Amino acid sequence: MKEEIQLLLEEVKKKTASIISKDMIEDFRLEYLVKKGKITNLFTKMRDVPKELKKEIGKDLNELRKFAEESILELNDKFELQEDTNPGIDLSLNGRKKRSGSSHPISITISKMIEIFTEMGFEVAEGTEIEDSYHNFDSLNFPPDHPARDMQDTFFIKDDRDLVLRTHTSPVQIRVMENSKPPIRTIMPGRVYRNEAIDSTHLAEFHQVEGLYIDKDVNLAELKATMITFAKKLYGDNLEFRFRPSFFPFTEPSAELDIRKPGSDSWMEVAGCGMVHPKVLEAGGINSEEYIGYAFGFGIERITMLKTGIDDIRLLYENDVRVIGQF
Ligand code: FA5
Repeated sequence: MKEEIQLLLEEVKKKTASIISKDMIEDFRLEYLVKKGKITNLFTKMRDVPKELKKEIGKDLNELRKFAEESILELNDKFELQEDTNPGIDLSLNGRKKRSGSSHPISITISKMIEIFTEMGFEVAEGTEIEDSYHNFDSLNFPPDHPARDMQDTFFIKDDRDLVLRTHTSPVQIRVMENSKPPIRTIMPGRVYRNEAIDSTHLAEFHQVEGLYIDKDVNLAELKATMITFAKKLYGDNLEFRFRPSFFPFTEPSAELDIRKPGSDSWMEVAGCGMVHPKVLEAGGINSEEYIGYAFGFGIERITMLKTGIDDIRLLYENDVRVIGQF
């Protein structure tokens, strides 16, 4: 047996030295190391070895197997390296000029908003861009024929009128309520879609960051303070704010937040907000007698316009590097 092991080791050494391709490594493995392979066969013969020799022979056999296995690893490395340095590539040529890239202004705003709101104690959640109309409308207290649905006309998924491209991030409020227990402090960034006439402040595909705060003792003043604190952290103190009364079926009372940059004569509407309607809390499985909440939804493109001074929303998506390269 000792001799047999020695002979096989010689054979294995010769074989491994002659391997010149990855296929040959696999052939080698199949010949020696699989269940019926030559090395494995010797292991089955161990049961016939006299007891007093078992230790010594076992050691030789293990060394043989180890040698074969390590040879495979080394050969694999060798051929992978060769593939990487394919002779078709001239390694002496100069490298490509270093590319310098940066995040898109919308991505920068989303990251910044997440940073500010998480500092303020909010968690982050995401929903899905294809929503069912229950979460996008019904659960948010949009009655089936209410004109508020028309204001958020959207793209229905063909042949299935129950699925829509979400018109706002508010359906994620319901999903968060369904999946967690109050107190809830969550922001929900994401892309939304509307069948919208496009102009300098409107797109048919844009982004929002939703916010939801639910606890036993929450009030409108806190909602306003949260939104203004956020805006000041983003833009600095030098800003004017205006909360305008508004209507959303899912908040009561409701408002819109406008911001004006000093020196500018026009206000920019940046968010809708309000105290969460009791029906919405109930739809999310939360007892509206016990809990109260506020919610807001910022338009990220508008926030970015104010931050960058870009005065036409469409410029954000033309991907002209002369524009976006400035940020
Ligand atoms: C909503 O979408 C509500 N879901 C916001 C909300 C959330 C209210 C929670 C109450 C509680 P509205 O349609 O006003 O509301 O949109 C909110 C913000 O999204 C707007 O202030 C604006 O900044 C941005 N926005 C709306 N429509 C467009 C559009 N077509 N293009 C770009 N930004 C838009």
